Amino acid sequence: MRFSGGGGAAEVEARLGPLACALEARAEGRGAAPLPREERARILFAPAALGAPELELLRQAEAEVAPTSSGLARLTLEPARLLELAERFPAARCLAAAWNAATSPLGPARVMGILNVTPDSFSDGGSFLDPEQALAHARAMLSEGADLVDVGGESSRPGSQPISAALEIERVLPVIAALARDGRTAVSVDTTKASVARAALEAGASVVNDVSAGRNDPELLGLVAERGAGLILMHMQGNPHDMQRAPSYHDVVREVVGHLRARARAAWQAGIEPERIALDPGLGFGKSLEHNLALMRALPELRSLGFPLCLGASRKSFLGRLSGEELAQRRGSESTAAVALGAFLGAEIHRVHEVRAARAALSVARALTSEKVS
Ligand code: PMM
Repeated sequence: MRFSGGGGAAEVEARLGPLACALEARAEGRGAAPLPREERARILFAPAALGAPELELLRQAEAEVAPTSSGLARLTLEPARLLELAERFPAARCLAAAWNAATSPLGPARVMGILNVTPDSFSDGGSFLDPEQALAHARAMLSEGADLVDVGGESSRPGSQPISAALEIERVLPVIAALARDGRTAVSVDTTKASVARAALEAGASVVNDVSAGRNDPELLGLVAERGAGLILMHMQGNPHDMQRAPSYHDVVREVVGHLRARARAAWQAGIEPERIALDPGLGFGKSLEHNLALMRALPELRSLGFPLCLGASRKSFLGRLSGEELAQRRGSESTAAVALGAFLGAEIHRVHEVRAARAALSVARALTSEKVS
């Protein structure tokens, strides 16, 4: 679906905000897990917010509209028809937005377990190069409550060198395909290359986590749009090879907010539905300790861009700088503190090595913010 004229999330909200409130639209049956996209969309809404011409357009699209005991109406129709209607009138855009949000693999408060199938990632490099070991680790993270497993085949540690797409595919594909065969596991692929993303999506991944925010490969955004996948757009200054040499900003928060807004707009203009986009400030990617802390403090400001925020503080060296722990694998407590505080400040997708601890931290953050975390 494309919103005519493009724009940013704030513009969508400005245009749809009061209407969205009046419609009270939400997908029926939405729980912690995303709803399957293939099924007919079932959306509850306040019928008084729709006029006769709009109801007529829904009927022409072979939608069923039926009353429910709660006073809301239930709209049932083919998702493709709903997306067509969204092009035609604002209320249908609100209804489509509710459905997109409910089927998005980037729903609220998700724990994303990290699986680096690389020899050289900074904290788990070399541990999961063997597909059997990688798979066992992914399944362990799922049994601890991971909502998503983020599979990466190319290290982005400071100083790392790029590898070929063929090698990256060779590393990630067996694991993604085996997880897809397991059933309803949501998998994201951590890549900046469209060819790797394509292979991963064909093998069953549903999210692309791009640390270059679509800048490394001009085909990536279009591919994600075409496949209806979720997309994480991350901020990085420089590239992994040189990013930590001398990170420098005039105003780190303004620059990161501006960059992420521009990348979200590019994704949207490529045809990716806003509900399928998440943003990430990219902790440790061309950032000093002070930059990372400033960005964590500014999470509420980043959240105001209107997209879910993903945060990847897990085991990173800035946490070690704070606590004095030099060994990445022993930065579990620091990482858990970052999850709790990140959630408190508005992050919804937590990219972590230790899933059980992250879930526990989120249950505390949930109690304090009374936001739904499952
Ligand atoms: N960090 C790493 C790799 N991919 N993706 C997102 N969205 N956010 C991050 O912070 C991020 C990432 C590097 O960490 P790793 O070596 O532990 O995977």
